[in-house]
Formats: sequence, structure tokens, C-alpha cells
Amino acid sequence: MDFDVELIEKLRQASKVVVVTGSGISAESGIPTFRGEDGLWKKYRAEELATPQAFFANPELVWEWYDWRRQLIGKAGPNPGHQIIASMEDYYDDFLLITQNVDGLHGKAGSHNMVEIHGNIWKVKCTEENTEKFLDENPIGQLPPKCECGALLRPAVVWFGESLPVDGLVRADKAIKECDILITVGTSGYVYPVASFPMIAQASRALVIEINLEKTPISQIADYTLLGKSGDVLPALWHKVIQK
Ligand code: BV8
Repeated sequence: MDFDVELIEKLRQASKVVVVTGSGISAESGIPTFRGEDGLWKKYRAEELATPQAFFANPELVWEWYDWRRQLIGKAGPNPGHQIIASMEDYYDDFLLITQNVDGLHGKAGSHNMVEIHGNIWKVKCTEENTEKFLDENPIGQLPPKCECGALLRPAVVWFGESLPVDGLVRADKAIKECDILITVGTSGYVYPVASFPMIAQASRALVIEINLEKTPISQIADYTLLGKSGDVLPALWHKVIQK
């Protein structure tokens, strides 16, 4: 796989780098994306199930979807794309990973400087007390699960129509405005406000690199669009960057 020499040099020279990932980076770990042909779950779309309205109207159905995903994710492991991003953290003076994914695979691959900006499927939140806790990777059994206080537990993820965590947004906003390079990996650039991050970074003088199987709205503003599987492109690209 060949890359533009200037791109490799810029990646070598950068000091502040932000990576934004979407469900495409977990596809090679066997986890369906949201909008791919395998992304549909039974006859539902994420936008129909990942909402507070859907949950309170039918908590059992929404928990069935999340439990199905948890069981799938529980069997999956990080792929080379996740691993390369984890290794980028040590190379740059200032590195932040912003992931839209709730699967926890970046953490399993060793990423630490990370914002899980849409939450984490292994965490649950009490719908009364708003307290969060990890629910280990075993099947939940009783659906929907209940808190000790008797209230419903919900997945601690950000649903459509819900605001993103303020601390995560503040951290992400600072990083995208200060970075030299922003790399998006495996996101369709469809879900806001994360879809606006590449534009904001570019408006603050950053170079924008997109890695995706296909062109997306981000391709229209990206300085480089590298087409291919992230599990192939990231290792090939990173090998060139760290090669002496
Ligand atoms: C909010 C967690 C305030 C749950 C998810 C403008 C501004 C602000 C908000 C909006 C706006 N316009 C519309 C909105 C509302 C809404 C929105 O964006 N709607 C969409 C449908 C248009 N946004 C919100 O509600 C957000 N909240 O802004 O609060 C507010 C509220 C209301 C109104 C105004 C303001 C909250 C959004 C968060 C929703 N939660 N997930 C869960 O996971 O169950 S979103 C969900 O989609 C996942 O997080 C997923 O990651 C994310 C984005 O999708 P992608 O990751 O990009 O996945 P997708 O399938 O689309 O694409 C995969 C890509 O990978 C493809 O391009 C494919 O080609 C590529 N690919 C596949 N395989 C590979 C690959 N690439 C490389 N290698 C491969 N092997």
C-alpha cells in the first residue's frame, strides 16, 4: 500500500493528533456497523431503538437489542486497527482518541487517552438515581435489569436526542481546535455533533485524514481520504511513519 510522501512526513512531524473512530473500525472484529447492509438489527434501525422514547415505551425490546450486541461484543476482540491507534498514543506528545463506539474495544486494545463520547455498552445507569456502574460481561438474564432501588437500569450510552457528556465534549472540543492532524476512521460522518469535528479541526488549521471503505461527506473536506479496511490501512500507514 503506497502513501503520499508528504502525508507520511506530516504524520511524522506532528505533535498533537486526534483520532475520531466510528463503528467501521470494529467491523473487522465482527461487530455490525450501524448503517451497513449488516447494520440493521432484525427489522429495526439504530435511530428507532437508540432513543429514550423507544426505551421507556418498550424497555424489554431495547434491552434485547443491547443484550444481543453485548453478547456479540463480548466474543469480539480488538483488531489491528484498534491496536495501531493504541500505539499512536505513545508516539505523539499530545494524543486524544474520540470514539463514537460503545463496544469498549479501544480500551481492550490499550488506549488510555480516550473519550468514549457516546458511552460504553458495559456500563448501566439507574433511571432514577442516575448512578452508573459496570455490568460484567455475562448475559444479563432478567431483561430489563433493575437497580437495587427497584428502578429500571438503562445502558449508559448516549441515545439520539440526548446530549453528549459535557466533560467529554469539552475535552474533545479543546483537542480538535488545537491539533495538528485529525484522523477519522470508520465513520460515515452522519451523526452529529461528532460529524462536525473534522470541519472544526480543519477550520483551526489541522490536516484532516479520513480512513474508510468508501467516500463519505467527510471526504469532501478531508485533505486525504485513504480508502480501504482500517485493519489494513492503519498498520500499513503506521509502518511507513515509524520506519526510520
Ligand atoms: C445531540 C450510542 C443535542 C448508542 C449513538 C446537528 C447537531 C446536533 C445534533 C443533531 C444535528 N442533526 C441531527 C442531530 C440529532 C442527532 C443526529 O445526529 N441524528 C442523525 C441520525 C442525523 N444527534 C444526536 O441526537 C446526538 N445528541 O446532539 O444532543 C441535540 C439533541 C437533539 C437535537 C439537537 C441537538 C446524540 C447522537 C448519539 C447517538 N448514539 N450511539 C448505541 O451505540 O447504541 S450513534 C451511533 O452512530 C454510534 O455511536 C455510531 O458510532 C454512530 C455513528 O455512526 P458510525 O460510527 O459512523 O457508523 P455507520 O454505520 O454510520 O458508518 C460506519 C462507517 O464505517 C461507514 O462509513 C463504512 O463505510 C465504514 N466501514 C465499515 N467497515 C469498515 C469501514 N471503514 C474502515 N474499515 C472497515 N473495515
